[in-house]
Amino acid sequence: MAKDYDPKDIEEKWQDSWDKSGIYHTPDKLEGKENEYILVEFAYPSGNLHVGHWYAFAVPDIYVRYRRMMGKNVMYPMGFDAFGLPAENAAIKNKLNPREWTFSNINYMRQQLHSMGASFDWSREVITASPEYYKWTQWLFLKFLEKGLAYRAETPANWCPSCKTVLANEQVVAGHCERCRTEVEKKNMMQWNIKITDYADRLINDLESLDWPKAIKEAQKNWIGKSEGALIKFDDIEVFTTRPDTIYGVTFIVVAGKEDKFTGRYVTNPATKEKVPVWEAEYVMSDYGTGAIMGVPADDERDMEFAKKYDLPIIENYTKAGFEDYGEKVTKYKLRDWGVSRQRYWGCPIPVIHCAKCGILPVPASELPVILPEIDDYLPSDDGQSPLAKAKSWVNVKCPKCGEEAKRETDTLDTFVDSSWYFLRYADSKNEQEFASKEKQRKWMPVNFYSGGAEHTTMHLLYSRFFHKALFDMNLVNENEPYSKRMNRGLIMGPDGQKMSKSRGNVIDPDKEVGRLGADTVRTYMAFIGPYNEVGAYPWNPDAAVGVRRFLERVWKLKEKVKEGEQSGVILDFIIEKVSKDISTLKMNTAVSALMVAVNSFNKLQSISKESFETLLKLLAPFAPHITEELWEMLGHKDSIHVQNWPTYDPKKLLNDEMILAIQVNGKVRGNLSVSRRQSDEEVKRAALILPEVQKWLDGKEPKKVIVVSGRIISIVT
Ligand code: ANZ
Ligand code: ZN
Repeated sequence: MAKDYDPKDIEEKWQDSWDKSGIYHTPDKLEGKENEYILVEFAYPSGNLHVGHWYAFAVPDIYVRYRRMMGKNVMYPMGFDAFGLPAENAAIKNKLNPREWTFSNINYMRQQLHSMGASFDWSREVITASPEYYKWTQWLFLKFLEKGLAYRAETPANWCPSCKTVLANEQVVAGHCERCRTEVEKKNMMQWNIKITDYADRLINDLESLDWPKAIKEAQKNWIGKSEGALIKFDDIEVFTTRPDTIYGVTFIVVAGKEDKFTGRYVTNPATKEKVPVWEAEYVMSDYGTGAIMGVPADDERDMEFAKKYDLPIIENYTKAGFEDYGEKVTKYKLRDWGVSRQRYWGCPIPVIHCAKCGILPVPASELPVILPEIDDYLPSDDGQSPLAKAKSWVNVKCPKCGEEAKRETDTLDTFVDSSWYFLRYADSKNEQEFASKEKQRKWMPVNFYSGGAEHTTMHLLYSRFFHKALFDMNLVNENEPYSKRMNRGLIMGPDGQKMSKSRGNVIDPDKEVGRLGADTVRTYMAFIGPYNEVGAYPWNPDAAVGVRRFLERVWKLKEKVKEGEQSGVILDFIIEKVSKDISTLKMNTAVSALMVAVNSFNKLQSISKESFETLLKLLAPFAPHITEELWEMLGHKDSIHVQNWPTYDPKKLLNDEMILAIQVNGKVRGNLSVSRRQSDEEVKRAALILPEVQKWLDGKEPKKVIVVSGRIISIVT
């Protein structure tokens, strides 16, 4: 009697074995194979992997493994976005050193990532907080400075009084700090800015060439917010309008203000020569357009609301003017320059020196990196000074030009600068002479496929596109755009369908799930939970996860049925085609369903051929890399299943084979299922019952009745 399936016996064993043999190490060139770069957003070292990390890294690993078996030389790197406020806040709270905190978290998380059985190439790891990395962040910053793309200016900054630091516009959510939710104040401060606005048009126009979801492109366009309009002067008040043709309908002027009030002034409408009152109001933003508008209540909703509220005149019918009759054509953008100064310790030091005589000077390239010094007191001061200002022996230096007493810049860089180029470093992570050689870049860039979170649509994705374009103009990279294809993944929710949170007690701990069910089950269940490239929210269903474990147990048992040379009655061509198509379009869920159907069909047979079983294992290998490797070895193979070629199918056998069945639960259509015409009603029913959409309606109960109606509909009654 063969041993029962126990992931504990095999998963660690294979993880260590893969490490030793180095099968996931990706050379820059592999004879006869095309390079492919599959990227996932690197991890923030918060100290513990949660289900979200698993979902972010383990599901793309399925795609990566599939592409490898399809004959590509795939780079799938991992690293850590290791600077930033949480490290520092945790350090302040628990009296720890942010560096030690961060690096011990990284060590722990590496182990956890290991338990995923993912095929990361760790030899390319990057850690943004290591001097080998931030040396190049500093070097790149100085390039921006040299080109006039980085500048220092007194700018109204978003100041979080709780984090005691400046935030970028993108980090302010409805007037509150994205991190700590404190209300953000406006404060005029000397800030380092990067001129992303110079690239606004290209950032919009070049979206067209990208294979990105429409929703992400739209979000970026809206964020950049390009408007063609006109500037019109009402005496000394200049307004920005996108509808200069409505000038005859103007009944008031509004300038940005803190409360709604009449200023007592009147100005002249250049079209009618009539006087209109000037108001102040909150609905006009001070930092958009000219900070002043012409009020056209008949055509603008907010102006109408305002006119009604304060009893201002409304002109319903008026003559339309020509676009440039009374003003000058202009283009305005919502996008602002990117404020990159942070008055915090745990970040990349901005490598410049302030000299009273010579001004702002770059630290000479030969002196990079400017090492972040060790300090004792990480608390920022209330006056907005970085804690680094207290490190006197570090701050005080000689001016590189005149040799007089000078001071280092004490602000550090926004971590979004660190993450704007990490994908380039993966291509050449050990290079000590360059941030990444052009030769190595040519091997890997642009990224073929980039998977990440929807929260990065207007921050990281916009910043890094801009960064790359600027580097392209400096002839430091070969491509105009960094990522050919992008997708945003969905979210895993708690079993109650709510966002996982400690206070709700609905948090799923992946380590525990791996302990209970094994990594292969957790990976396969995550694939099964829903299509990966749709921004859905999928509840974690512990019973469905157990269902996936049973499925793997059935695969394990199938081995006993394998007979050399015996022919199976199950035709796998359809399954091969289905699984291939589904993985390549990231519909991992239906790929798993198809595999479940195949296993059920095999189960009913007395014996199966070794060849069919091997095909099944190869199809399952990307999802469940450990169990398939173990079974593969049991079949007598010496080399890994993960270096085998993906099974091929005979397209002739597929003709008209697929059909789509609608699934009804208690009379309502709840989903559909694509099946082979060759499948029996029993197989079709079983496949329907394990779909997550159906499981949701069954709620753990056995259905009262399941019928396949005239080969078109599966009807389930609960
Ligand atoms: C007159 C008018 C008539 C307008 C009409 C619109 C419709 P976007 O597309 O977002 O650029 N506006 C201009 N500056 C503003 C500010 N600082 N705060 C709030 N609103 C401002 O919108 C431009 C329009 O928004 C401008 O055109 C102006 O109102 C308003 F039937 O001028 B319009
Ligand atoms: Zn000087």
